[in-house]
Amino acid sequence: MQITGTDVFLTRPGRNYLLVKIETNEGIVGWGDATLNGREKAVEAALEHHIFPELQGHSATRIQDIWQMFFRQTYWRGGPVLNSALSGVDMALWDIKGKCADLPVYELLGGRTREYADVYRHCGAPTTDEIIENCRDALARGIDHLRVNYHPQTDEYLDLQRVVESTADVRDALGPRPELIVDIHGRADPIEAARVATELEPVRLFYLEDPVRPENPDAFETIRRHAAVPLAMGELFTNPWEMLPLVERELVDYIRTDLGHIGGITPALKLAGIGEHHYVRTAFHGPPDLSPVGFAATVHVDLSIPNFGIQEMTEYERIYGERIADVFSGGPEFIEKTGGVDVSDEPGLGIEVNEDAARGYEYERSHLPMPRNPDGSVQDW
Ligand code: CS2
Ligand code: MG
Repeated sequence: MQITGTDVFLTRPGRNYLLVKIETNEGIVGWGDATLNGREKAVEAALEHHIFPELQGHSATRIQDIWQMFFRQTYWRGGPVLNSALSGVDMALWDIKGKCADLPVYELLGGRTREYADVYRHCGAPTTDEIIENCRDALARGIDHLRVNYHPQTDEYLDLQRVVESTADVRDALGPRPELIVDIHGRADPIEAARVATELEPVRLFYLEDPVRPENPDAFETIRRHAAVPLAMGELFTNPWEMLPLVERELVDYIRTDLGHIGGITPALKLAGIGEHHYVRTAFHGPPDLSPVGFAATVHVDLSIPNFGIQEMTEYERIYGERIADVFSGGPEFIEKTGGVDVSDEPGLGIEVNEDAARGYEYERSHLPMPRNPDGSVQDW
């Protein structure tokens, strides 16, 4: 089965998504997600000018080979632009393989290890009272893993002391049962992160996410030396090898890479396998800027691996309304009584894209917040 057609759709049904479409000479079509938040045009150009022309005529069933070709053989490796582009291609090829076999992708990955994938919901807000209220809503819907970020307005400086106090207040209000997650988005220095983690020990977090910036894995040793708090890291890694030192040195407890940035399903499975040997579980990234196609790919992996930990869930239609349903049909569903997501048994990724609707929602340039410290210097968001 040969790749005969490739296309890219930059659409904005509420926010920007970059979707990859691959067609074959047997009429089977696959979809993938190559969205890179705020840098969508760069990935679109990489696909159109470099990757698509080189993909034409290749066998659509040779996913591993195509992955190696675009990761290694083009010489330049990783990076957010090239690896997001590769993610879109990889997911589309798994979608095609599933449709060709008439099986959902999770069956091709070894079959189910669970009936659903437990999710956590964002309950963060600018005040602790609002966070508690959001948590109570989520609990009423069966979700017992809650991200309780205290955050002021999005581009303000994050007060880490307030984060600690707010999280302790949330735990007091909700009692010992719900699992709580805090993401500080790389805004602490190593020793600050160690202090935050130590002060959060009595709260018994499910995990502390992105305590420090992604460049230097040694920083995690400082945190580990001080606190018995589970750590999650990886959403900023774009080359799967970046995750290795953290897993192999057992410096983190959750692999949080994004299937839309590390190269798709193929490297996610390998990373999960490495994690399994170190008793490290997965918590794959599932933010609003991963498209519903990327989310579907992620849930297929969650359902098939033994060391799945938790899945971040975006409820696209609740945030962006009917525009989402205009463009995407199928895809994972949240099941209230379980507090988890599941996919249908449709072949492939089980999600389809309405091309006319996608074309109707035009791209608008946007980017992530760019906060500054009180003295005017650059701060991570
Ligand atoms: C966040 C993301 O979901 C998360 O954990 O860290 O929302 C992140 O800020 C965005 O995906 C950036 O594009
Ligand atoms: Mg995060």
